[in-house]
Order: sequence, then C-alpha cells, then structure tokens
Amino acid sequence: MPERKQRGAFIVIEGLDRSGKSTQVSLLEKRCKDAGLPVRLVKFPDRTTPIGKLIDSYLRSDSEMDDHAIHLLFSANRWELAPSIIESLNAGTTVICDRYAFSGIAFSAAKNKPTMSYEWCRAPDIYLPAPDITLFLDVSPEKARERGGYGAERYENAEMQERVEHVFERIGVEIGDGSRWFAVDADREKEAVAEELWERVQPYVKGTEKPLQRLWE
Ligand code: FDM
Ligand code: MG
Repeated sequence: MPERKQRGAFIVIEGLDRSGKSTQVSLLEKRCKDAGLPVRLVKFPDRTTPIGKLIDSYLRSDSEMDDHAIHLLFSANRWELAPSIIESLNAGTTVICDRYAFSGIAFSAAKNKPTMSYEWCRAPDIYLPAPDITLFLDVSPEKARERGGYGAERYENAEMQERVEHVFERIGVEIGDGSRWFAVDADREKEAVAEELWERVQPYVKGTEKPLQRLWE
C-alpha cells in the first residue's frame, strides 16, 4: 500500500466570554509542545491584519459599521488566513484555533436581524477549511457572572451572550455527529477542563491521514 501523508490536526476551541477559552487554548498549546508536537496558535479575529484592524476598531466601539459589512469582514479575516492554515497543516503542524466560523455565525445571527438569517450568516464561510474537531466550552450564566463579569467590548453583556449561546446550540446540533463537535462543561476547575480537552484531541493530535475537509460540505 502506498504510504499516505500525515497532516497536522485542525482543532477549534469555541465558547462564550468568561468560558476560560483563552486559558484553555494556552494550556492545550503547552500540552502539545510538552508532548513534542509541532503546534501553531491562531486566533480569530486576527486583529493584526488590515481587515483585523477594522474589526478591532469596531469591537472597541471606536467605529460603527453596518452589521452585514462587519459580518463579511470577520469572514474575510478567516479567508485571508486560510491559505497559511492549510500550509501549516500540510507541513504536519497542529493548528489550534481560538474561535472560528462558528463564532462568526453565532454572534451575527444573535443580532436577530431579519436580513441576517442563520443561513445568510453561514454562507460566506462555506468551503473554509473544516476543523477536525471543535470543542465548545460551555459555561453557565451563573458561573460567568461569578468569574467577574464581562469586559467593555461590544457583545460583552449577559443578554447578547445568552442569544449567542442559543445559536451555538443550534450549530452543535447541526454539526454534531458525535465526533466533530463536543460541548465541554466549562463550569469546572480549569485543570479538569484541560484534561477533558486533551483526551478529546487524542485521536487527532498525533497527525491524521484524513483529507482536510471544507466547512459545511
Ligand atoms: N466575533 C468573533 C464575531 O462577532 N464574529 C466572528 O467571526 C468572530 C471570530 O468578536 F465578541 C466576536 C466574538 C467576540 C469578539 O473575540 C472578539 P475575542 O475572542 O474576545 O477577541
Ligand atoms: Mg472578548
């Protein structure tokens, strides 16, 4: 049998604010490094690119933007990085991604605009590289409150977060074939959450022969 080429795994971490996402992303990166695995961290939005700078200014409320336009910029920000993500994966590097297209759908659809349906919000991200696995950090509103409230950026309030969570639930149901999307109880101590994430990524993290899929295919 001809030897098939291994590629790196594409792991996405999603979650609401105060879910411990940033902490878990760095813990997972560290575990990969400690295990000797080549790993690259990507974060969306990537605020460093010209498109990312527009997004950053919008999130800080330094500028206003039409809701459709900002949605498309978030997606464009993923598309501009997609070639380099694919390149890393093909080079055998595990890519851990802090937020991805699912945040894009969830936050925009949560605005409940008649002209921004779930389907409309999903459309610009169709054919982006699909994660091998997405881990959704599920935090309860009570726990989020206990963790010290929200920041000052746009969307960082309890009402918006609740609506976002409902869209995430829908995404989970749509994707959930039991292997590609996992909701992880993020109310627990960070060590317990980190342990579960590490277990969940085991089937992928040492490289995979599975061809990279595209989103929503
Ligand atoms: N966000 C993030 C979106 O609205 N759409 C997207 O496509 C992405 C990736 O931006 F409120 C929102 C989610 C969050 C904000 O994210 C910035 P970070 O993780 O807090 O930087
Ligand atoms: Mg934030």
